[in-house]
Amino acid sequence: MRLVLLGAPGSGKGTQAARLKEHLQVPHISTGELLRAEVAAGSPLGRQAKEVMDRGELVSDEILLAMLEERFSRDDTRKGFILDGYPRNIAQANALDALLHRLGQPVDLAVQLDVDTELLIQRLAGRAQAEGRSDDSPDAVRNRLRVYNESTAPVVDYYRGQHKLVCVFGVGSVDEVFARILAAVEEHIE
Ligand code: B4P
Repeated sequence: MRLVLLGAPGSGKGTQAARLKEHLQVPHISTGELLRAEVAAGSPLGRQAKEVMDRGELVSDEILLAMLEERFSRDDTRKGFILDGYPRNIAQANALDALLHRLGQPVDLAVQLDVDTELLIQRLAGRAQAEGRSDDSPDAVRNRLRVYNESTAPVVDYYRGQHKLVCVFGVGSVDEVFARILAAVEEHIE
């Protein structure tokens, strides 16, 4: 199963991807996590990315694609994957299609988690308190939501156009949302 998880910041992509990874026994590839690992390692790329992430902007498409190509060069993605946080704009969606086409592993399904803006802001404020992630500050969150609406929302239509989109209501407990995702995925496979 090759899944892409779409949704605004705070919609639960990372949370649900961790669950799906256990259930489907395929790797979870989070571009946010890959970037945060570079930041934590203090690499030149990480230093460059941190500034952009803290402002709530998107890191450059070139950096992201290089990172993704490196990740997909590993054997474990052959049995499938859950991609979380990528693509975030149409250029990234095209780049992903080209990469996966070369690998002979096209996306099976894109799952969009639908959560209203007020709740997104509440969740991210909660995480800011609990984890202190520097891009969860109110200014960065405002910017991330703007970037999502301007650049990432069109990616939903991109997958709809390919007849690969399912929309899942992302409000409720983590277990409830997970059950909805599984039902949607199973319905699509049949
Ligand atoms: P990400 O790490 O992808 O951050 P995110 O959009 O906030 O999603 P995340 O997975 O962390 O949050 P989730 O919804 O699970 O990206 C961070 C930054 O990296 C971006 O802003 C950008 O700068 C850069 N970046 C990443 N990918 C990029 C790309 N492709 N191109 C360019 N730049 C890129 O969870 C949020 C909170 O909600 C959590 O606290 C969670 O506990 C809570 N929650 C989840 N589900 C819940 C539920 N059902 N009920 C209550 N709370 C819930």
